[in-house]
Amino acid sequence: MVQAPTLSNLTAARDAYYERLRPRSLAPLWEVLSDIVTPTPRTEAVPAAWSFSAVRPLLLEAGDLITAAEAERRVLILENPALAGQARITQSLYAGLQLVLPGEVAPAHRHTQNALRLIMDGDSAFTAVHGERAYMHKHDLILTPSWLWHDHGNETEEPIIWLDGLDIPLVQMLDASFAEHRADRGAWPPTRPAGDAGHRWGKNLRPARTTQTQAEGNPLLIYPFEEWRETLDVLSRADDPHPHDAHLLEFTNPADGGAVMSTMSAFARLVPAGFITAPMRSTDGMIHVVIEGRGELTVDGQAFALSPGEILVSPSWAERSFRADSDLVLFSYSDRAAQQKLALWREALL
Ligand code: 1HN
Repeated sequence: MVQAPTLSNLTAARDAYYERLRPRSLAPLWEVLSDIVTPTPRTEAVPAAWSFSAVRPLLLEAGDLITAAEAERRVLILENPALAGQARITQSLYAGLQLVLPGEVAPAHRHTQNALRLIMDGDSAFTAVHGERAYMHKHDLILTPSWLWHDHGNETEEPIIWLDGLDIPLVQMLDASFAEHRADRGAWPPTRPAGDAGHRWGKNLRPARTTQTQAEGNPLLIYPFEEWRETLDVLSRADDPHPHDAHLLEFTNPADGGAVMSTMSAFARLVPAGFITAPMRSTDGMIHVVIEGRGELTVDGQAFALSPGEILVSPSWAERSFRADSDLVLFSYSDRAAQQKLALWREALL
C-alpha cells in the first residue's frame, strides 16, 4: 500500500528535486514568486541623510590624497546604508559629491549614463560640453545628457563642490554602459578664448555657432538658481500650496516639455513656513537637497531634521511628508522620467 507522504517526506522529495534542477539551470517559480512579484514595492533601500557640512571636510581631505586628473572624477559616493558597496543611493540612481580644486581639470569623457549636477559650494568653475563652457554658480542645475563629451575645470581661487546625480545603476542593470576618454586624458579644447570666461548660458539661449551636438537631446544645459528660485516665488504667489506637494516645479526640457533627461526628472519645491505636506508615496525613490529653511522630513515614520545642505533619500513607496518651520526650499531628482516611459510610475496620495 502506498503511504500518503508526510510533510517531512515531501520537503525532502522537493529538495531532492530542486537539487536535480539546479545543474540544468532550472528553478521552481513557486518557491520565489511572492518575493519577486510583490503587491507593493519592497525596496532594499532605506531612508538616509547626509550633511554637506560633515562631508565637505572629508572630501577636501581627498583633495590632498588624489588629483582630479588622477581620479578622473574625485567623488565621494553617497551610498544607501542598506546597499553598501553598490555605488547607489536608490536601486536605480547614484549620488555623489565631487570636488575640483583651483587649477584642476577633470578630463573629458563621455558615457551613456545621464548626469545632472547641483552646485553645493564655490563659484564660477565650469563644466564644458564639447568645449562649450557653462560657468557654475551655487545651486545652479547643470545637465550632461548621455553620450556628450564633458569635462570640468576650476580657474578660480576656491574649491568647487557639487552633487552629481546619475542613472548608473539603471544603465548597469540594462547592461547598456559605454564610455570613451580623450586619448590625451585632458580637457576638450575650449570653444571660446579664456577672456570670455564668466558666461553662463541660460534663458533658453546658447551661442549659435556652438560645436555642441546636443540638438537631439535637451538644448538647455544650465538652469540658473536665480531663475528657478524666482519661479518658485512666482508659483507660491499665484497658487495655494498643494496638500501633498506644497509648491512643486518640474525642471523641463524645452525641446519637448518633458523631463530634463531621458531617465531622470528634477524638481524644485517650496514648502511655506508652518505648512505640513499630507503624506504620500511614489514609486520613484527621491534624492532631496535642502537649499533654504528649516523643518523636518518624515519617511516611513523616521524623522530627519532639515537645514541647508542636508541631502536625503526617500526610497520607492516610502511614505513621506515635509514640515516647514521656515520657508523650505528643496531640490529633488528621481528616476520618474524612466518609470513614466515604461508606464510603471505610480503614486498614492494619503
Ligand atoms: C561622471 O562622468 C561624473 O562627469 C561624475 O563629473 C560622477 C560617476 C560615475 C560615472 C561617471 C562627471 C560619475 C561620472
